[in-house]
Amino acid sequence: MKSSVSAAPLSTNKHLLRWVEKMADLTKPAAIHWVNGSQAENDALCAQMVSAGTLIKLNEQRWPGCYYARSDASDVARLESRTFICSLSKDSAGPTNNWVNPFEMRRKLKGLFTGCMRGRTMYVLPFSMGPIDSPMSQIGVELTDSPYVVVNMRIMARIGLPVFQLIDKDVKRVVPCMHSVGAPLAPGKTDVPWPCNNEKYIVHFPETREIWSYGSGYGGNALLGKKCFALRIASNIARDEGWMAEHMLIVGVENPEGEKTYVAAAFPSACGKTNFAMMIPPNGFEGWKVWTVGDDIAWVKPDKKGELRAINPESGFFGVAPGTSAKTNPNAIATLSKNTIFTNVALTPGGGVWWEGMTEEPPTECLDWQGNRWTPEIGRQTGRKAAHPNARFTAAASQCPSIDPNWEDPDGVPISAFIFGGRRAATIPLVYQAFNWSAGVYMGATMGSETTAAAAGAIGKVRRDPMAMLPFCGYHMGDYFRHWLTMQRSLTVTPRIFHVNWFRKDADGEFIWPGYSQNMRVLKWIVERAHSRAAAKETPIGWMPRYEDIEWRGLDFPREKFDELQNFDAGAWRSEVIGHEELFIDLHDRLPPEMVYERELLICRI
Ligand code: O2Y
Ligand code: MN
Repeated sequence: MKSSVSAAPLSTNKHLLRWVEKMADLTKPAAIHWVNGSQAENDALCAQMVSAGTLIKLNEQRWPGCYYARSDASDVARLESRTFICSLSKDSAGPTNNWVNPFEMRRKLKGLFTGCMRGRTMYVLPFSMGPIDSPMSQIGVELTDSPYVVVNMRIMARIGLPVFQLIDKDVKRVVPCMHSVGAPLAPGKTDVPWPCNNEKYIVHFPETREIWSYGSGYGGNALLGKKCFALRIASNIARDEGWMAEHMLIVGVENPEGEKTYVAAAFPSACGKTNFAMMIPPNGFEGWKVWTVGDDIAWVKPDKKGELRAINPESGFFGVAPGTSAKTNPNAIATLSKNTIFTNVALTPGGGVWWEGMTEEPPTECLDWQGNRWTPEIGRQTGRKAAHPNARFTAAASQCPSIDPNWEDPDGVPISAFIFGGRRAATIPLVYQAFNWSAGVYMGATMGSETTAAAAGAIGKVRRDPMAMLPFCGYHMGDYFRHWLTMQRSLTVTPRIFHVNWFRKDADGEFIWPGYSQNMRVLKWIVERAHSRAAAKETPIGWMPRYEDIEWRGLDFPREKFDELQNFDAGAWRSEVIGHEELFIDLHDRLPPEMVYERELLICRI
C-alpha cells in the first residue's frame, strides 16, 4: 500500500521523486513532509516537539529562540562499534573500520527499514554541505522520521528550497541519506520524548555514496551531513577527485598589520577544537585577532594556482557544553546565547540551562540530563553530573562574534599551515614543526590521544588517531596516508605542518601549559614559521621554538617550565616509536613506503 503524501513535492527531479517514493514504500510513513527550511516551518516543528515532550522551550527573556532536549539515556554519543563501511571489498575499508559485505548489509537494512516509519512523518530534507554557491560544496538529501534531526540540520547545514532548486538543475550528484530512529508508532500509541531503538546501525556505502542510519536520534549518528557525509563519504569522494576531507577546524590569524593567515588543525574529538577555533588572543597580543571559519570539518582543495583552499562544509557548531564558559570560550557563550538547541545539559528552575564548568557556582537545584532532581550536594554524594559529559549545543556559526568575514567564500580560504594535536600527558612537546611534507604526514599518521567522552567506550586510554580521522576515514588508512603524500604533487605552495600538545603534565600530574587563550603564543610562532619569519632549533623530531622564539608579553612563564614542556626525552621517544609500529603493522599491506622511511629516519635521529 502506498503511503499518504501530506505535502506536495518541492522538487521536480525525477530521480529524487522516484527514490522518495521507493523509500516511502519501504518504510511506510504516515505522512511525507518536504522540508522548505523556512523559519515558519522550523517554528511549527519546534512547537510540535514541545507538545510531544521532545523539546522544552527555554525562558524566552534569557534564552531567546532556544530549546532543550533530553535524549534517551542509551542514545548519548556516536557509536563507533555500530558504524560500518560497506565497501565491495573488505580491503578497501581497511582494518580500522568495521566492514560488512554490502549485499549482506543491504539485506539487513531492508529488514530493519521495512515499516520502520509507521505512524511517523518522513521528512525529505535536502542539504548542502558548504555554501550553496560554492563549487566545493556537496549535496545530500536525508529522509528522516525525526523532526529533532530536521531542526538541528537546519542549523548545521544549508537546507530547504535553495537546495531543491540546485537538485532540480541536476548539476551535482546527490548523496542519499536514509535515517530512522527505528521506532514505528502503533495507532493510538503515545510517543516517547526520544524515540530510538536498542539496535543501531550507522552504515556507509562508499562506492554508491549512500548512508543508512538506524536506531539513533543523536548527533553524528543522525545528523547525517556531519560525520557520515562530510567525513566518511566525502573522504572517498575527495580521494577520487584529488582533494581532502579532513577532521579539522579552520581559523584565520590576523596580525596588527592586518595580514591574515589561515591554518587548519586536526585534534581528536573533544580536545578543545571549538575553543581553539574561537580563541580570543590574551594580554600582550593587542591588535591580533583570531577569526573562526569552522570548528570541526575542513574540505581542502588545490586551486588553479596549486594553492590549497578550504571551506567549512557546515554552517553551525555541535559543540560540547561541559567546560564551556565565559572564561574558557566567551565566543561560544555568545554564539549559543540565542536560537540554540541544547541536548543533555541540565535544566534550571527558571527555564534556563546549566552544565559543569559553565559557572563557578552551580545552581542550588536543577533537573539533570535524565530529568532527575540534582543539587550540588546530590552531585557530591553520588558523583552524578548534572549534564552528560557529551552534552551538546547546536548553534549557528553566523551567531559567532569571531566568525570570519570570508567564512562563506565559495572559493574557500587559503591554507598556510596544518596543525596536528593530541591529548598526551607525557613525551610530546608543546609544539614542534615537521621537517617537510612527508615528515608531516608521518607526524599526522602517528598522532595519538587519550580518549574522551565524545565516543562511547573507555575514557583515558591512549589510542593512535591518525590525523584525528580514525573514526571518520571511509576507506583504508594506508590509502589515506598515500593520498596525503600524493596531494603534495598538486601543490605549488606546500603548507607547513606542526604538532601541538596542550596537555603535557608535570611530575605532580598538573598541566604545565595554561592552554586556552595562551595557545595564541604557539599559534603566533606557527604563523610566523609558515611565513619563514620565526627562528627555531633543530631537534631529532623536528623544528622547535626556543624560549626566546615565543612571544611572552602578558604572561609570566618561566624558561624552566617551557624547557619541561618542550623536553625531548630520547628514551620516551623510543617507546613512542614502538607505538607507531603497532598501528603500522595493522596497515602493513597498504602502508606507503614513505611512512616506513620516515620511521627509519626518526629512529636514526633519536
Ligand atoms: O555525535 C556525537 O556524540 C558528537 S561527536 C562530535 C560532535 C561534534 C564535533 N565533533 C565530534 C567528534 O566526535 O569528533
Ligand atoms: Mn569532531
